[in-house]
Amino acid sequence: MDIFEHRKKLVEARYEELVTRTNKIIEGNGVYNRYCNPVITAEMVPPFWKYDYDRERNPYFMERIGVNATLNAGAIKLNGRYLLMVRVEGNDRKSFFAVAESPNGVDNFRFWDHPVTMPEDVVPATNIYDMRLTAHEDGYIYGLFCAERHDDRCPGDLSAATATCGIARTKDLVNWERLPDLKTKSQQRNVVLHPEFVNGKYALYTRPQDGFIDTGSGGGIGWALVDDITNAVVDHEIIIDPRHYHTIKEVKNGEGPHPIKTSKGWLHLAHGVRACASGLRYVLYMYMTALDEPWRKIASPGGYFMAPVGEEYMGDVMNVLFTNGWIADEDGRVLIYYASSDTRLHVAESTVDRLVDYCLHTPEDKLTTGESVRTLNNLINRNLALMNNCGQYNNKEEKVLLNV
Ligand code: M1P
Repeated sequence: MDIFEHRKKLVEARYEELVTRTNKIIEGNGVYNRYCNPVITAEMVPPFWKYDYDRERNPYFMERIGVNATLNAGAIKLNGRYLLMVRVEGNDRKSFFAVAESPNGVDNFRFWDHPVTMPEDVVPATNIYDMRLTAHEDGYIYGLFCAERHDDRCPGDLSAATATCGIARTKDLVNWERLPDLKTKSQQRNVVLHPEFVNGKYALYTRPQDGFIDTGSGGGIGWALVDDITNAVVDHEIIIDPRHYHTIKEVKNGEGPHPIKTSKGWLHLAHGVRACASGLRYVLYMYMTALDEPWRKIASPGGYFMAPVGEEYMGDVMNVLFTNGWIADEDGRVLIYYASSDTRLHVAESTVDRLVDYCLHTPEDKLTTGESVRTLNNLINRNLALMNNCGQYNNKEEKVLLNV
C-alpha cells in the first residue's frame, strides 16, 4: 500500500473510532453528572475538512488545514435532533461555526458536511465566536455571537480589538439572514436573546464592558429591551446579576445559554471569572429569575455550579469552563454543554427538577468567612441532631467543648 492510501486509512479509522464511541455517565454530586468523554474534540472534525483527498496534489496525505480546538457551542433540539453550533477554531486562530448532530445528545456527534457561511455585517468582522441559539416565539431561530474587529482607533496596537454582538436568524441552521449588529454604548460579549417577548419587546441579557477583555465599569450581567430586532438598539440597560468582591464572579461574568422556563421561574446558567496567581479562573454558576419578570433575581446559589476537574484544567487557556448551550429535553432531562480550557467540548446531565432544587436550596454566598462558617454550622448541627436520633456516631467531646 502506498503512503497516501496507508495514511488515509489510518486517519479515517481514528476518526470513525472517535465519532462512534459510546459515552458513559459518571455519578456526580446529585446535582449533575458529567460524561466520561468529551463530546467533540478537534480530532472529531471530518478528515475531508483537513486533508486534500486528491492523490496527485497530496501524495503524502498531509493535513492541509488544521483545526486547533472545538469549544463554546450553542445548542438546540430541532425536530428531534440534538444539534450543536460549535465554535471551531482553526490553526490560524480564526473561529467559525459548524453544526454537529447526535442521535442522543451525549455521543456519536458528527459535523454536517459544511461549516456555516455567515453573511457579514456592513463592516466585516475578523473573528466570530460563541453563538447562543434561541428559538424565539416570533418563529425564527436566532444566533447571537461575538463579532471581533481590530480597534482602528489604536492603529499602532495590534492587540486592540472591539467586541460587538452579531445577530443573525435562520429557520434551518443552514441559511442565515444577517441582521445589523447590536448598537450599544459599550462593547458587548455574551449577549443572549430571551426566548419570549417581554412587554411586547425583544429582551436581551447583555454584558457591558469597557474594553475587549476588561469589563471595567461594566457591573455584571445586564438586561435590555429592544423594539426592533432587525435594527437592534439598546437605549437603557440595567444590571440584574452584579459582580461582587471576593466571589467567583469578582472580575467578570456572562450569561450562558438562554434561560430555561420552569414552573418556579427561569433557570439561568452563567460563567463567573476571578483572578488568581495563575491568571483568570472561569467557573459556571446558576441563578433563577421570576417567571413574570425575567430580570428579577429570586434565587442565587452561592459559589460555583461547575469548575474544571482533571484534564479540563488543561488546554489553550488554562483553568476555564465556559458554557453557551444547553438542551431541556421533553422528559425533563437537561444536557449542559460546556467547554474546558478553550479546547474541547463536554456534556453534563441533570434535570429541570434537580436544577431548580439546587437553585432554591443551596445557601447564598453571604460574602464573608464568618457568614460561611455560620451557614456550615447550621447544616452540621441539623445533621448531627438527625444522626444522634438515629444512634449514629457523634463526637461527644467536641460537642461539650463547642456547647452545641
Ligand atoms: O478564554 C475564556 C473565555 O473568554 C471570553 O469570555 P469573557 O468575555 O467572559 O471573558 C470569551 O472569549 C470566551 O470565548 C472564552 O472562552
